Amino acid sequence: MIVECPKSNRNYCTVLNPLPHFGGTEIGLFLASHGECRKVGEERPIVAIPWTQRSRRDAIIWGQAMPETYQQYRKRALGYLESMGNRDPIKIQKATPAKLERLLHGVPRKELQRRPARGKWSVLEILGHLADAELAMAWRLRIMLARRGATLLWFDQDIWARKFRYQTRDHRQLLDLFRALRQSNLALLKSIPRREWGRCYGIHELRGRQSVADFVLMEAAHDLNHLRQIAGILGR
Ligand code: NI
Repeated sequence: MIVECPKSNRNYCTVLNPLPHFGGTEIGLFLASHGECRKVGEERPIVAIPWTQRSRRDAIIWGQAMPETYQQYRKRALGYLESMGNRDPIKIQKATPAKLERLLHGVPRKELQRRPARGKWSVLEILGHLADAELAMAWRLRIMLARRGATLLWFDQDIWARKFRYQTRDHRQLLDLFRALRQSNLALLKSIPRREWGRCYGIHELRGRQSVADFVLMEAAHDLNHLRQIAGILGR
């Protein structure tokens, strides 16, 4: 888990145990999302790992920008919503499948599989991730609406993308899955009065208390974030 130190404003990686294969001192450079330091424990500053110790696939973030904390990501993603005049997040969510459709129209498969940099997702992987986020949303919405205050599990998006091999998947299938899940989630939300959205909440493992309204807002911001990312990769 990446956290920002309130005093130094530096990002730290929190870990449960030092990783024996790296001698335990350089683990700060591992991203929590790669599954190496997912539990909150001691904190260590992020430091460089010598080239000779660089071995575990793309688990090491080398020479890339420091990963964001959730709070930093949230601020950035909400900024995209602001730049659209804070439009209704439901309207934004409704529009996303068609926007993706337009963005991907006529793009060759090779380009969909191209990773723009080491350790960065391809368009296919982003599509798989968008479907995952929607799948998680389907479950979390039901949990929050039916049992207030229930625990919401965190999932490791990078491990999912790698383990479930989104890079090898068909983009149409992923897009269809995303669209179907999105439509189903929006239909579910429509059946619940909006005043309930703020009252129903869950306790997210890493982010703490989050209401249905929070999730609806952040899912829209998440859409905008990844639409920009895809447009950037495809140069559109
Ligand atoms: Ni995402």
